[in-house]
Amino acid sequence: MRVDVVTIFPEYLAPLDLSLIGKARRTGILELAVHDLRTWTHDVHRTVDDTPYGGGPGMVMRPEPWGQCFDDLASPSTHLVVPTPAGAPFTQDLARAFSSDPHLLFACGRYEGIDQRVIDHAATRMRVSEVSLGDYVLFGGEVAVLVVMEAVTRLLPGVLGNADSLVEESHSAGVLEAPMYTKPPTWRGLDVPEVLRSGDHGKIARWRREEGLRRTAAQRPDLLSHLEGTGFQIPGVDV
Ligand code: 6GU
Repeated sequence: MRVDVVTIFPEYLAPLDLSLIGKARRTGILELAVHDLRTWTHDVHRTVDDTPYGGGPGMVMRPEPWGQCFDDLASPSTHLVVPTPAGAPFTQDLARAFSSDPHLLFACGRYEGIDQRVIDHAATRMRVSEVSLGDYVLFGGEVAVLVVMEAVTRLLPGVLGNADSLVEESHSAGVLEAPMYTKPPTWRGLDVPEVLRSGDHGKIARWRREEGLRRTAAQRPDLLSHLEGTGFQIPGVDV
């Protein structure tokens, strides 16, 4: 997969050299480049922003550098991803969809965002998704790119050693994972649940399913709303 990231703070993307994303780049599974938007400016001050039409606080990113940048980096098979708090929620389903795109192009906005004509014009020549990490406001899209790339890269074939670790995780089934334990069996007076040491794999699977549901009901009741009125029971939990 090919990925281009465009930002006015290329150093912010330095973590993409590390750990498993860095390894995916070195092995050629992921071909990733980070670009400075100011490469596509022509004035002496390398200006990327200006005051908003209609008034209001802050600055808006001017369209010209972005337009020339996309002319250079994009093709009709590009998927342009624009991180913005005004986007659709980024989910595991989106991560899965992105992971089969041949080319992702991330446009990191700063300030109050990018002139909307950049997105509207791009949408006439390529696929465009505006995505949000959640209901809070960041300074810019750079951290969102780190998040999205981590979620996407671990879905690329050959990145995770054990394919099983992909199937049973939090969110792929709409239910959170059960808590996990390792040695020692007793630590600071706290025991690992007996069932996990029983060797009864059927019983362990049932316990994990139930703990996952209990956790989901406690932390993310919204994920269980489809069970409302179905009579589905979680032992010890009122849905
Ligand atoms: Cl993707 N970008 C910015 N700037 N703020 C956000 C966000 C993205 N998601 C939540 N807040």
